[in-house]
Amino acid sequence: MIADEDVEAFWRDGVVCLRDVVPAAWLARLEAPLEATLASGQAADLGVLAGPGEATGRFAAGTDHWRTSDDLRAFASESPLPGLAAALLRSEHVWLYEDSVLVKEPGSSLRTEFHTDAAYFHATGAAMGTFWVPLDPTDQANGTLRFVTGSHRWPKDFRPNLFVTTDPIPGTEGDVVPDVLADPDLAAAVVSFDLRPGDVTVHHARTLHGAPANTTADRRRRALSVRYCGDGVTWQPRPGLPLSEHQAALPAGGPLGPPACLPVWPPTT
Ligand SMILES: O=C(O)CCC(=O)C(=O)O
Repeated sequence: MIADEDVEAFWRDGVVCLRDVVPAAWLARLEAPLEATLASGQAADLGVLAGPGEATGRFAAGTDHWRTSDDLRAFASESPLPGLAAALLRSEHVWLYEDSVLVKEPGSSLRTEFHTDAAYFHATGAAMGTFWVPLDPTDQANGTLRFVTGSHRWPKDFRPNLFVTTDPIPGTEGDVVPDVLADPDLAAAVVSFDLRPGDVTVHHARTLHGAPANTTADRRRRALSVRYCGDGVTWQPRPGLPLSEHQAALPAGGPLGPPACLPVWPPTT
């Protein structure tokens, strides 16, 4: 199902690109629920975080759509992704941590600032990774992700920022994310992938990553991120970050499980 070299690349580089792994029928099933998250406001414009008059265009994002959409829950739990996650995370058991709709519309000036997903997770452990699943062809012009290779191995716990600004989230802890593109050594370690629908990138939760603005006039950048945890990950509420109701039920230091995290591997049917 997945080549050993891909698993090795994920652990070595902190990111791997898998080509043509999401069947067209699954991609088609994502379209309507993704638009529904935009229409309902579940995925909301992040422009407000940039400050009045700072941003042009829309970049809408939301989380935990699997809790309300049968199609998005099915995608996260029954598509090829859980099996791929088990292989990449070298785990016998995999839990869905969260999913996230991320739509950068044409002309959106908002960059996704460099961050690690681990900084936002109420979970700790090595086996954590994010699948980024584009529904449109993506490249640097419309905001494909970019990654600092090897950064998942740095002995640093980064502070979460406001995603479209470098301002840290008040009350949180950790190292300040460096200005990646201004540092020639870090900039040289940045990679990105031109993707077509069906391709995904998978990055480790500790890998620094971000995305440029969508500078195109007419190419949407619709994507769904699906974030998984594997063996050895435990629940660890993070200071300064909100806990939603379904997350508050899990005790600190304990194993992952419902209602916060959905078990998705091994498959139950
Ligand atoms: O889609 C984006 O611009 C950012 C996505 C991201 O950072 C993630 O899913 O981890």
